[in-house]
Amino acid sequence: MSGTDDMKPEGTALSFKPSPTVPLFTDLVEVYTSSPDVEERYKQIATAFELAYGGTPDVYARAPGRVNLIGEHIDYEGYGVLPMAIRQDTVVAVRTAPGNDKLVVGNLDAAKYPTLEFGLDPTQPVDVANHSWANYFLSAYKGAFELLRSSRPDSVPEPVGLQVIVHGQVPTGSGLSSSAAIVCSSMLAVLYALGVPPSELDKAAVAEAACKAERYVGVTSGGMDQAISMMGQQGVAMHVEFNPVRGVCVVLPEGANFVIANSMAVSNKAETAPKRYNLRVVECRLAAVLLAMKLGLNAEEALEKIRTLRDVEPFIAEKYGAADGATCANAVSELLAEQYGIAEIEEALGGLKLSGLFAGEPGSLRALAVAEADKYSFPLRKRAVHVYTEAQRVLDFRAVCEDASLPSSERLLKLGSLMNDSHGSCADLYGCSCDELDELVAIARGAGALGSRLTGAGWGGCTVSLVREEDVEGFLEALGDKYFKARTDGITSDQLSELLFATRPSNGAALLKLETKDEETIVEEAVGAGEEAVLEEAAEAVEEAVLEEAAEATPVAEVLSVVMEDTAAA
Ligand code: NG1
Repeated sequence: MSGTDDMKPEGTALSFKPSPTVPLFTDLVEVYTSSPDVEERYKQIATAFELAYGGTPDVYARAPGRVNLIGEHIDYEGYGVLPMAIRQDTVVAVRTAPGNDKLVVGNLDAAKYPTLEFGLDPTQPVDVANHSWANYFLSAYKGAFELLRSSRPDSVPEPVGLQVIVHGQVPTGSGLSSSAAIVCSSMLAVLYALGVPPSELDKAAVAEAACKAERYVGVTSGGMDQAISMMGQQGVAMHVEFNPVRGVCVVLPEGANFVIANSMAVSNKAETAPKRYNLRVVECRLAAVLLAMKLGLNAEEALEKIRTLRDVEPFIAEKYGAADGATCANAVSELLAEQYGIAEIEEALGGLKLSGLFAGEPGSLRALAVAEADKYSFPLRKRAVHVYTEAQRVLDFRAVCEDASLPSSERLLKLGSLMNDSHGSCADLYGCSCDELDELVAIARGAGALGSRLTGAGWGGCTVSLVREEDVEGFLEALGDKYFKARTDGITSDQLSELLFATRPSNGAALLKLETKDEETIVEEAVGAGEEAVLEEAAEAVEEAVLEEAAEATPVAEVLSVVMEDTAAA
């Protein structure tokens, strides 16, 4: 198994790379092509900003959530994944407040997410024990400085006071990556506020920094979410690979529609990490080291060279002549036992304490401590088989999308079947499903999905189903009746559409500089500069105002004529 090396050369008709730096837009339609409520939403953010800080933000940064189509729990093992960005995003409005030595982090939904303040020191710790929503902002703030310290060590800007209003739309704890959306948008807002121009904001570099930053919140996260949130592109899914982070756009077959359904079982990743997410990360590392030792490395070599299951591939290839998913899975089944206790693993490692192996990784150490207290046995064989076979399914999924020799209908069937296999593996081998997700997947398949699976970390959250275009309406209805209405008394159609919706690949992160000039400023600028470009801008701004506020059309038109006359006179 490998990555893009084995795939079609990049730049073929079907696959392409996204642009490398973060775009700066001046108009909402450039980001949200079809979101009717978007203007109202930004107005609300601007109003909250004005009320809180008495002014307008310097910039808005936005980053979307994502749905992972295939490739679960393999990013932290170094394997590529295949997600797409969704429409729902987090917006961070920011302005610098020099002289005010604080980060003031407010939220449009202040009742649920109260305003918090932090000092400016970028090395301050994040209080993981007292988990708060604004910890995500603080993590991004720290990460922004780390990125600058490593990318331009000679010109790291001084910290400056920041005033911030956040608004997130990605449902939390649902596997759609609300956390990456807030970390990526916050990091972009901070970097812009510190004076880094968008042309220097490399999407992949920010994604990598955001991934590291999110670990301050306490999860040993993989990197997929931040990568797709930064690099996503409208209309296409993306094959995201790691070390270094890179993405190739993948065109989905005609007629592919994805429906997201929220099981309503909330899985809070940060809080459950020691028994779930971080424990899996530990298990994979242990499986990789033990497997490498079975393949001939001594304990010292294995501990030094092997961090992920992907690192073991060359040793599998050497012994078995190949390292595709099936070969790797067979090697695992032959070489690893079903279960291992902590003492047994420590003995195999020549007496090394596991706490020593994971020293410096607080998330892993917490997971180990809980495992020890629970006398947990690590089912390493199952975990490793999942990772290797899932990694292969990602490559197969992309290959099917790119196989122009097959009709779309056949490609859709193949994709659906890969998604079904993925869910089975997540549930049976990786143990990251739950009753609600399994039920939802079963209902989805019964309602005509070509494939259905959990998406994201699991243990709750959402499923994603592949549904033929012509079946979407009936599918939504069936899931609404059989899952949602059966569980929620009197759910309204608005509420339902938050939990169950068809989605399309959307744009990744962006900065927005939305100039809302008043009429007087427009006149002053145009007359003062006496320049054609300014005059044109003034005319455009006024034209917009005319369109937006038809009721005030007369005074605005008068202003325009004054601008014309004054400039002509100048
Ligand atoms: P969610 O829980 O959906 O944000 C998490 C990880 C990913 C990946 C998936 C499982 C974070 C921020 N994200 O996604 O990197 O490992 O689980 O595939 O931890």
